[in-house]
Amino acid sequence: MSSGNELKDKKVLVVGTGLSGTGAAEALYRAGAYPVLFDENKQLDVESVRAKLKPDVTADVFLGELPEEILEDISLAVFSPGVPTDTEFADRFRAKNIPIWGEIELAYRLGAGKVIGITGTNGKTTTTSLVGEIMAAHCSDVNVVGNIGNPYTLTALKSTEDTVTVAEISSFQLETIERFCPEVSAILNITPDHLNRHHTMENYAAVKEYITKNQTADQTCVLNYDNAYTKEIGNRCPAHVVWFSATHKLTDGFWLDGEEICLTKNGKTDGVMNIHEMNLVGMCNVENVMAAIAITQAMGVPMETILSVVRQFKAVEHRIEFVATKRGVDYYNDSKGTNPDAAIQGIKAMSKPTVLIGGGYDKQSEYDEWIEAFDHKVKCLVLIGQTREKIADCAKEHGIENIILADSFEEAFEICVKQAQSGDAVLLSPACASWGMFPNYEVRGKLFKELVNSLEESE
Ligand code: UMA
Repeated sequence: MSSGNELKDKKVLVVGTGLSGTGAAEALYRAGAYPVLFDENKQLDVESVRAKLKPDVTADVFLGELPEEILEDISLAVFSPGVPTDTEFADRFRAKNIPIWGEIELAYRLGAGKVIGITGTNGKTTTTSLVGEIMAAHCSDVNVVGNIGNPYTLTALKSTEDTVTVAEISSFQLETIERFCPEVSAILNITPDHLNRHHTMENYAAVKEYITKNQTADQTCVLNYDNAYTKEIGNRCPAHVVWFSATHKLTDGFWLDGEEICLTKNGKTDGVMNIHEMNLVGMCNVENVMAAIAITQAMGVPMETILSVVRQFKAVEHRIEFVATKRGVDYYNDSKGTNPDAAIQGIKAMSKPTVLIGGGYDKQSEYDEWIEAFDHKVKCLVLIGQTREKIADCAKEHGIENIILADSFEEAFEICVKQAQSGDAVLLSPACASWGMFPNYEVRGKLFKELVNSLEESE
């Protein structure tokens, strides 16, 4: 990695004033650059944007329209992940040969040490958290950053050659990488998501593959053997590939033999661990654990250390998270089920008749496969948000009859409480992003948990 000196005294425009943008502005300021913050949202005001920065960090702030003259004296633009790059707005920078980086590229250039980069449509957060905990049991300076909600830019400048950075990286963040090169990368799976941003699956898969583009043969890429897109990426990957599979016996890699995770290497197969030793539910988590073992083994962590952390690791908040049992009904928060594939894992993990809350922001997903995965377990489907009619129509086509549309999240929750009987489960696993009703899935999940915890034990 190179130092922050290349940015010293340069004026850099940061687009977006959310978590990523304010993190980038602070890092740029501390690296000796002059950050200029811009946000298209006219509802914001300059003072509240400035208030998000540390008191000693100064930055000019522009809101609404970007004045053309700003483009005359900036050397670089840093886009937040939510800002698309295939727009006329982005063309204005390209026309003036101003490079566009994202949070990941900026932080990588400012930072030091080894980086683990984890992407995939689903399982990123669980795998990143688990890898973070395993690495922390092995080395003293570990940062867990990125899409997980902790901007990479905030830790980059403090990192040293001994630091290990574990970064959860979304497709939005990969769009703007240039030199970013993780020591170990992982692409957990690629299934339809964010197609309103990437337009086609081919584009989406190509962006995910960027995570490997600067890697070399002495570095590692962990890939899912069972996913058609990641399997294909393995054929042309510049790094050494370590495979994992929950459905195939592999001649090289981690695979599942009944309930036993095995590793086959150089013609020899060893049992690694039984999946019942894990505190996580669902086959998706078996895959996440296999990926985490593969990643951390490639980083040189002894298997004994890896397994002791895996055995005590509990579900990440909002990912098939058990909340409480109230009046004999089990409540699960899977607010992170923000696309159909993630929500398939949520419903598959349920073993009781389930009242399911679905629906939210429209990412132009198709819902057939999710509804097929209900497998007669969903006794009532409660739908909210922009996609509720689209999902209801699709569910009816698949023979689901008990469908109730709600006008608010609170109303949906009340319906669930009425519909569920002792012995049932209530699952929030919406298959849609929360945007439009909530700022993010965390707020949606926290509200669900508050509502559950406010229920009396008995009526
Ligand atoms: N904005 C513009 N112009 C645009 C779009 C947005 O000015 O064209 C402005 C908005 O008005 C807003 C700001 O940009 O003020 C928001 O930026 P952002 O949407 O990039 O959000 P941040 O708060 O910076 O959070 C981002 C990630 N958000 C997205 O990718 C949408 C967070 O991932 C991430 O945790 C954070 O950076 C730190 O790295 C969230 C997410 O939903 C969890 N990710 C998606 C997912 O997981 O599916 C990809």
